[in-house]
Amino acid sequence: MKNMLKLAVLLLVVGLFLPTAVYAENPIVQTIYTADPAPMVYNGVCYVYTGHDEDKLENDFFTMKDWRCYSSTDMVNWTDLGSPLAYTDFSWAKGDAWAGQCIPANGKFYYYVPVTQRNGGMAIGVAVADNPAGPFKDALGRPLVSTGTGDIDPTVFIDDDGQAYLYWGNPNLFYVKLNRDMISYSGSVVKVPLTVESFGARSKNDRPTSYEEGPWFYKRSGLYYMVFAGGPISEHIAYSTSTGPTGPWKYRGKIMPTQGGSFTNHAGVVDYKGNSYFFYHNGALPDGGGFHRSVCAEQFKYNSDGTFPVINMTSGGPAQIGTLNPYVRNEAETICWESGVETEKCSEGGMNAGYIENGDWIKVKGVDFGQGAAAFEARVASAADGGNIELRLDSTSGKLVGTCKVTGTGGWQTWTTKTCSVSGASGVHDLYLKFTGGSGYLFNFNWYTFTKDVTPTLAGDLNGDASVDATDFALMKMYLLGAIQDFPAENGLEAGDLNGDGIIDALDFAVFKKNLLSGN
Ligand code: FUB
Repeated sequence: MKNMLKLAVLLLVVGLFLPTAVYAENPIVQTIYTADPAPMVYNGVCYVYTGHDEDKLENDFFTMKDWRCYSSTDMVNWTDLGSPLAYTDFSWAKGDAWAGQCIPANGKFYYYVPVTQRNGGMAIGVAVADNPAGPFKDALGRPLVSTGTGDIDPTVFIDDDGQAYLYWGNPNLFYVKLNRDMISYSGSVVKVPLTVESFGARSKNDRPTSYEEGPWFYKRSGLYYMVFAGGPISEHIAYSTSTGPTGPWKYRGKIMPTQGGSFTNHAGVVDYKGNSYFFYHNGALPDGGGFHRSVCAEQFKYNSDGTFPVINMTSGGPAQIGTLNPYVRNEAETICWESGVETEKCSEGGMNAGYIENGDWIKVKGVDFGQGAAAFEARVASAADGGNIELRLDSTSGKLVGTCKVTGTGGWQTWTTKTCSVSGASGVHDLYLKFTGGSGYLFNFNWYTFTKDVTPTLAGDLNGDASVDATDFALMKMYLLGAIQDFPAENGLEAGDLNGDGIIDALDFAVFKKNLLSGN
């Protein structure tokens, strides 16, 4: 995947013959192939659960062994939360980790997924976790539903009255009413009548309507939506609406035309921070296609009557919500775009960026350095000789504001913290973490943080009250006598270094006394 992604970067940068380099932000994940997005908003965070198309195909068909999870709070920088669930977590399954959906309920998270059973045929299981990123465990030890006819692509929604519904299926559309425990259901499986009025006419006679698979069920402003993948193949995305959770459904038209080089498409729709987002997949990464898909996102606005506009696939994706704060811990696997980098499970928890080679890089979009950064701290590990993290602004060859040297630590998961000074980084920029060094893998990268550049505004103003007076003089005296180790103001220590020689001593006291007496 690494070299193909380097190629992706090249193609996306120069492909449009733009005068300046404009990097794409769709697909939202470039480290692996992802498919079948299922967004979920929880606690102010937008999560997206995805399938995972393996690089190496088996039998030239969907080769999917686990599911993945990503999160974002700005819709452009996505944090890799790893693999919360695999088909091997279901003892009764033998493969095919196809399209699923996760939902919070009862203080837990329920993940509904289709897999192929050991005794043949696909069925839907349910896994449960205490956290959105898992780990999830099979809740039943057996399938939740198994009709024997195309039990794939579950979608789940809990209505305002607390009743949860699970819809699924290809070529049929089925539903059950889930019980409050979310792992059992009441009544029997209902087959939704597939009529042209409900799901649209099909241009081929192989099925009764345009409904193919991949339903996405939700309610918005009192209207129930069934977004689905429409056929014939190659798929488009269409939708139907209803005034009730179980229909009757009225076909409302196409949302996303057939585009993007994958014969399937699969949508997930969510509102987040006052905007609406449409997730889907295509074959946009190098070597991409029907079995090597990638999840993308588009921001859109519903029409005033609640209908969808037409949404086309773009390489630009949604606008960033706000900016990224560099003065807190940021994960190296929080990525807008990257070249050559992969992610893996980290011994310190979560994931880390790894398999880093000379010239690889990570772009983090819209980083607000404010008044300026003074230092950079990085958590790194290397079983080799290390390398450098170059901190560049706005492009891979942009202004170099710092270089953090990484040395060998004796192991790829033997972590240490390295620091370097930073200068010239202020305001909002795209941050490029560019990795340089010798040959082979250089180091792994877990997290980083910047420190603010705090410049004293008024030399001698030790308590930060914007005047240099007798109180500051008393503080200086106490400091020199060892009675206090710091000054109340955030910039006190630097403000106390009046002669600028890097230490606070009797010389500063003398300058201070002279300034105070002369009124300077
Ligand atoms: O990813 C495998 C299958 O392809 C999904 O279950 C369908 O929705 C289609 O995207």
